Formats: sequence, structure tokens, C-alpha cells
Amino acid sequence: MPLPRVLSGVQPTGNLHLGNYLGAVRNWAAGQDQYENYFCVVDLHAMTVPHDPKNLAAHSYTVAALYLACGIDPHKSTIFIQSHICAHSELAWLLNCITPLNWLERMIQFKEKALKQGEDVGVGLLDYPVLMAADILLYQADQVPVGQDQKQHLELTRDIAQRFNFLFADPEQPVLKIPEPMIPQAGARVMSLTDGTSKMSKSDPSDMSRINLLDPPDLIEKKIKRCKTDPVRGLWFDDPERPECHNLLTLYQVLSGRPKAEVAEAVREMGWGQFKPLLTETLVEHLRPIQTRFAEVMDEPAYLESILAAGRSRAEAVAQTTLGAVRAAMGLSRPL
Ligand code: AQP
Repeated sequence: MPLPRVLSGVQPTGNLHLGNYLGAVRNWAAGQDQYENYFCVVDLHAMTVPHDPKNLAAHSYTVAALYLACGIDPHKSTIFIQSHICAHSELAWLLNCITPLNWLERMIQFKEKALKQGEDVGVGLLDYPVLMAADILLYQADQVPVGQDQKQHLELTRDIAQRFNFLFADPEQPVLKIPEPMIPQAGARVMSLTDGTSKMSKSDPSDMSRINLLDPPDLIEKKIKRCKTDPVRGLWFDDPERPECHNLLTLYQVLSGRPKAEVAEAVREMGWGQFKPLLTETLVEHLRPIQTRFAEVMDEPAYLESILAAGRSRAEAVAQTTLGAVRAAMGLSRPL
């Protein structure tokens, strides 16, 4: 029996943060033996918001190196850069032609990010979910491991695939596989350190709102010391009146690997002055091996390039097979 296939990616819009790690990359690494894995750096997505061409390529390499540092094993997983495979853009165009505009206008991420861009908002931002659908459907992925924020885009991917199959495929022989979301139970939505009601995000203008995977220990200590808390004595999970408390306890629980009930009991009587150093130490110790491995990978550019080249060639073969089937189903002529 072939293993179920997974596909996921992160945008190189900056350094990865704890949300990207706990919502996505850590779970990719943990599931590598159970799946056939494709993990890409989605650089074309990073262009849907204003970007600096001087550092896009470097950021893509940084994110690929972070995948390796977080435990993605190139012998078990195919790692590649999205824009190196033209089939992503081509399939996105073909899917654009069957995606109703109002499906895209409903997307929460578009509405939120468009507000920030005002009149300059580009078509690419509206079209982001179609490109994401192309990424996933090209690889005929069974499962897509993502954080909670991407659930709506995944539902759209499923709708687009179903519409495509309905319009162009024999019901007995669908061309595109309908993927399932794979959202972790804890860490699916890591919240900002400065506001427990909004998600931790690379595009938040304040660096104090997030822990980046490459933050040095003294910066982590400073961010946790200054992060938003409340004046209540005692700490507990799941209180909607205390979103920051729930978020910080969840971070500690997930990173320490201790069961939730055990953590709840241990922190019940604690104040922030006692809990924050504990969280800081857990974060620093968890990130230390990732940072060490990252430095080693970045010291050997030829190694990273060889992994990306091998990944590209494996991914390209799968992508071209799907693209060929889609082109044929839509009635395009065969390239001569
Ligand atoms: N706060 C979060 N909690 C849990 N998971 C998260 N993810 C992102 N933020 C959180 C997951 O990380 C993966 C990659 O995300 P992305 O880089 O493609 O873009 P994003 O979802 O828009 O993440 P950011 O960091 O907030 O980037 P910007 O600010 O550039 O848009 C996805 O699986 C996502 O679910």
C-alpha cells in the first residue's frame, strides 16, 4: 500500500515563528514516517503582499534551512521551492478560469490583509487561495497539515477540486484528489504575545508580538518578560476572559511535552513572576538544537542547494503528471 501523501508549505515572508512551527513544521517532522511528504517554500505566495526583491531569494533559502533544522529529513521528505516548478503558476491559471470570483471575495485572510494594503491591494492577494489550491492539487495530496488559520483556504481547495472534477472528469475517474485538512489539537492557533486575541504572525509590525525560531536567548527572555498578561493570581487554561494566560500555558505545555492536566495542576497557584522564567527556559532549551542545526546548514550552502535540486526534480515529475492530466481534461492541445 502506498503511503498517504502530504503537501504543505510556509511563505518566506520572514523568519519562521512559533506559530509556523507548532501549527505546521513540527507536525510535518513528526509525521514523516507515516506519509509520503512534499514540503515547499511558497515564494510565489510571499509576493502577494509588498515584498523586497533584494531578500526574497535569501529568505527562501533561510526557510528551507529551517525545515531541515526543525527535523525535516531529506531522505524521507521532498523539500523544494515553489517557483522552481512552473506547473504551480500554470495550474493556478487553469483553476482561476473555473473559480467563481465570489468564492475568493469571501476569504477572511483576503479581507484582513486587503484592509492593511488599502487601494494598492493586488490581484495576487485575492488569488492567493487559488495558487494554494494549485500547490496542493498538483501533488494529489491526501492530507494537508496546516494551522487553524488555513482551514478556510483548504475548504476552498476542496470546492475547486470538486468543481473541476464535476466539469471536466468522468465521475468514475476524477482527475484531482480531494484533500483533507490535518490540523493539530494543540498549537493550531498560537496567539500574539502582545494581544491574546490575534494570531502570532510574521506580518505583525511589532517583533515583540512573536517568538522567532532564530531569536537568541536574551531576546526570548525580554519578549516573555514584556508580553501581555493580566493581574489575576493563579493560572489556568481555557478561560475566554484570559486569552493571554491560555496562550502562554499552551505554549509551555506543548513545548515541554507534559500532559495538559499535569501542567494545569503545577501552575494552579503560580503567579506570572514564577511562570515566565519557566516558560523562557523551556523556549530557550527547545529552540537551542534548532538554532545550532540551522547554523550548520547555513554554513554549507552546497548541501542545501543539492537538497533543493533533488527535491525539485522529484516534485517536478509528480507535478507534470497532474498538469498534463488537467490540460487534457480541459481540452488544451498537446505541446509539440
Ligand atoms: N499563529 C499561528 N498558529 C498556528 N499556526 C500558524 N501558522 C501561521 N501562523 C500560525 C501556520 O503556519 C503555516 C505557514 O503559514 P504561512 O507562512 O504560509 O502564512 P500565514 O498563515 O499567513 O502565516 P503568518 O506567519 O501569519 O505569515 P504572514 O504574516 O506573512 O501572513 C500555515 O500552515 C499556517 O497555518
